[in-house]
Amino acid sequence: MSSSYVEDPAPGPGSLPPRAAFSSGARSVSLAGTWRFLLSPSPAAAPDGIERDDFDDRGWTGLTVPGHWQLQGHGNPAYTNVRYPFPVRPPLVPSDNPTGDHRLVFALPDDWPDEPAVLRFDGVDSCARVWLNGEELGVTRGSRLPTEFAVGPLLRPRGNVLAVRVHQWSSGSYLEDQDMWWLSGIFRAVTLLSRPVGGVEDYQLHADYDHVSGLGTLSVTAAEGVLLSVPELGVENLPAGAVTQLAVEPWSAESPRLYHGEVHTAAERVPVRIGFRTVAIEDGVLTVNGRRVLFRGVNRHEHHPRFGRALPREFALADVLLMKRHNVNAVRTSHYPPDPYFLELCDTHGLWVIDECDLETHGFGELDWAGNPSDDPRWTEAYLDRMRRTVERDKNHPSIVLWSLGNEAHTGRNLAATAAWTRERDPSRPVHYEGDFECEYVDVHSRMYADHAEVDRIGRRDDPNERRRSLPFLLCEFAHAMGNGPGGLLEYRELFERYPHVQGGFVWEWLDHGLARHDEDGREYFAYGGDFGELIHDGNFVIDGLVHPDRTPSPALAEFAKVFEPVRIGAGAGGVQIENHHDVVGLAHLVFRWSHEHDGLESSAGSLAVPEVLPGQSVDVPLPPLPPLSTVAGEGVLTVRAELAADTAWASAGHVVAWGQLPLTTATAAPPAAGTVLVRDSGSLRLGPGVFDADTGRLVALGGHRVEGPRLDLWRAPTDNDRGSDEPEAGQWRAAGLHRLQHRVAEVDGGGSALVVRTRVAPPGLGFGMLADYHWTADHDRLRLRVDVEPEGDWPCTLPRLGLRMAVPGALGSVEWFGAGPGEAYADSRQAARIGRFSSTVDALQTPYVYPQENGNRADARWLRVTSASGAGIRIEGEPVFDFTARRWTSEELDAARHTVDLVPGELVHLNLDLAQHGLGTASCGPGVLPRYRLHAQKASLTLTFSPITPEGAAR
Ligand code: IPT
Repeated sequence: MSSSYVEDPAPGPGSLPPRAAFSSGARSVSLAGTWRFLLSPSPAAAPDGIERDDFDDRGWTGLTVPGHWQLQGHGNPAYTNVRYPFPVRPPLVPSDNPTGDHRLVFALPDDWPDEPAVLRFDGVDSCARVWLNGEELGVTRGSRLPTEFAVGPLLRPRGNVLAVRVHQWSSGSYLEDQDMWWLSGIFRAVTLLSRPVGGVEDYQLHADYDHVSGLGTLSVTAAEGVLLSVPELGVENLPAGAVTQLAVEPWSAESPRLYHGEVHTAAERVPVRIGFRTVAIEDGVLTVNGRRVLFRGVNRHEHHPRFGRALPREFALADVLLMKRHNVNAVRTSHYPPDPYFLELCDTHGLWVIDECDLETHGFGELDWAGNPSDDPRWTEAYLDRMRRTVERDKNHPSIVLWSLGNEAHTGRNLAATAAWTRERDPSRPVHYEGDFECEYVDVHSRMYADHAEVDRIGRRDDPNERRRSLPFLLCEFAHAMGNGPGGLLEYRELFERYPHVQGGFVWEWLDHGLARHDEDGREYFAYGGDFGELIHDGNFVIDGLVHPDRTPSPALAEFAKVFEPVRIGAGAGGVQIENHHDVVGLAHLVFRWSHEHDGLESSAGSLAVPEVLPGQSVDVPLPPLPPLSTVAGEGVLTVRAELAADTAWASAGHVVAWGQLPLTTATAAPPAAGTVLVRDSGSLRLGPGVFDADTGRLVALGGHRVEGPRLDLWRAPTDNDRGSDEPEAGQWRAAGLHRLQHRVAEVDGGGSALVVRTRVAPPGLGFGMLADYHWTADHDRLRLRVDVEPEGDWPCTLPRLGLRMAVPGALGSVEWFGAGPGEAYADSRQAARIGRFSSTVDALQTPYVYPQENGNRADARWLRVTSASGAGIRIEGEPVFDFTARRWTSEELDAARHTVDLVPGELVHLNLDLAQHGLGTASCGPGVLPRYRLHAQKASLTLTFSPITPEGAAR
């Protein structure tokens, strides 16, 4: 049988015109379940006659539909970012084209009506030929788009044979070069829908809102005879085409008011949910209901570590709840329309959505865009077809405020034609497409990964292009969340707040696309590109989300939540300043609670009366009653939290939406340890509770604990951003030998009450270095160390870190600190850390980045205790503060690891006690570390006091 349809660039033949996705009272049957399945290496090798009733599929295996065959033991997933994994000769694809034959025999329910019916596929990757009961229905293309076939007359009460031949590669693959796993199959729902004669074929709701009059304008476009009823609004049987005006509450992401109604005929009733809102561009600013909106957004792919893009509904809900709980207010559905259920959730819970068409031809960039389908008339119909299916399917969602033509497909006449069609079909939503750099056919100016300086320029409207200058601006992608990072979010927010037409952005991206696997010992880890033997792949570039593959939030999500909190709490004139950064709502839904802490322990708490504050406004409220500050010892902090006053659909009452801290009193520094005299005995030196090696001057024991004493350390296991493509800082660090520094002891001077160790720390083969002098003094139970460092020679690069590394026995597995926490914090990503007292374990301090790298830094510790189960251990105090990491492997082991399971706990706990670390930046894709967060070789000193903790003295 010919398979020429596979390479035809035209839309798949045989399907019905696209229409709105809805479910109604009409009967339907889900065809999800176990189907029969056979994978053949090519169309030519696939068996003939699979459509026939009598075809014998007993030799086939079972396959769960919806699902990808590569994730069910047939073939392998493969990951490429930009490059096509096949020769680029559009529309031709490899003849070795894995072909999955699917068969299902099904019966109709007994009460199945004798009416027309359609068979609906919500997503088949990438191309399928479909037969029912021996009759060919047609061909699907457009993997993330719906296809419907008319099947009424073909149906039998039982013994219906549905045969679907799915090809991994097709002409459509050229238009589906998104940065994600290549995964094939029938991965979204397959449904048989009865379509009653005289029913609702399709409808388009129009629900505008006039923010001046407070009136909504409601109508429905549909076939004659279709009516709309919204009992809550007193709307009954409004005929299609008729318009009514009513006083309504508007819909917004912050207040997602939906009115329930029905679109109906005598034969069918379709439940609908209506949200009134009007999107407009006024004076170059994008508004909804007359208000400027700020997108605090994320790019969301659909992914699950076991199911790939066959995402079960509970994970779509999990995504939305997590987003809402972390102050995400917008989603770009990168880079295809999501499963329709996700959009229902956005309507319900309130998220602004950019709905993006299933289109990307990025791989042509490797060929300087030669042959790019975007400008080739052979592909015009395919482009239009994809956009039609997007807009028609999703047009009734109030959450969608922009249509996006696709991603990274360069520019060309087909995109311009698609934009024109879209604008005409739905004038109520502006058109977005980043790749139209000149903004010739889009309504908003969009960029990806523009650095802060460029966003600032755009903010100042410093742009020679007049058209671009006049448009609202957004970052459809920014703050690449790969591995540890992004750094620099706060500075983006500042720009978003400075310029009205700079309307926020969408972090790249929501979720790491790791795939779950197990090592020989049965330990789970997440795989990335290259782990499945792909010849062409892009490694861990697919692991770049705010949440890990299992949807546990990464520290970056906490940072996002803090940076983009809709309420800002800080010090104000004589009290607490509360700023309302919501776009739409006041603060009535929040309660404010304060807590007064001394050295991290709460001493009093209460709630703060805050009057209503309109969006964009702020108020100063007096401090709560606190004890006279002179009477309290230690460091005093006032923490104020804004919490949900009542349960919402997405979080319970008490959920913290925003918080702020006001420092009240500072602690007086502890007196330095000094006074004891150095004692020499065979080969070692004793000073207070410390024992030192006499030759090297290195601390070897503290109290009863054997230690590998602190030494200068400049290295960190490079992050993905350190390894980034534009500014490969890690490459410079390695070239400078910072990962293999040698410590030369020049002098161990143990005269009197101090031990002074002079060293020079430098890389092999190179001339520059760092002088590091260690000054040790002690009293009976505390050892104080001051390290002075001074660079020598010409340092060619920044430093990953500047601090000390030591090791303590592995039994010291518990940690407690007073400082910033509870999560990790780095110089340019530390808004989420508050000052407090925190306890954890060494194991729990690790952030399990899928690709191991520097992680887990805790900032601004005033003191740190590492203790064993018995309570014995070591206390370290800063003067005034230090950063630390604690882990059961070295930085070198962390650097060498490629997956989490490569990290094997050793005998020791390795502590880094730092003065500073280099920032994180986003150089894995985008700008590097901002100048103020870069760490340079410099003269510096760090002072720490070490003391043993005995279980009895554990209270200290
Ligand atoms: C940009 C892509 O749009 C996105 O899909 C993803 O690949 C991201 O990069 C990096 O993770 S395109 C890039 C050339 C900036």
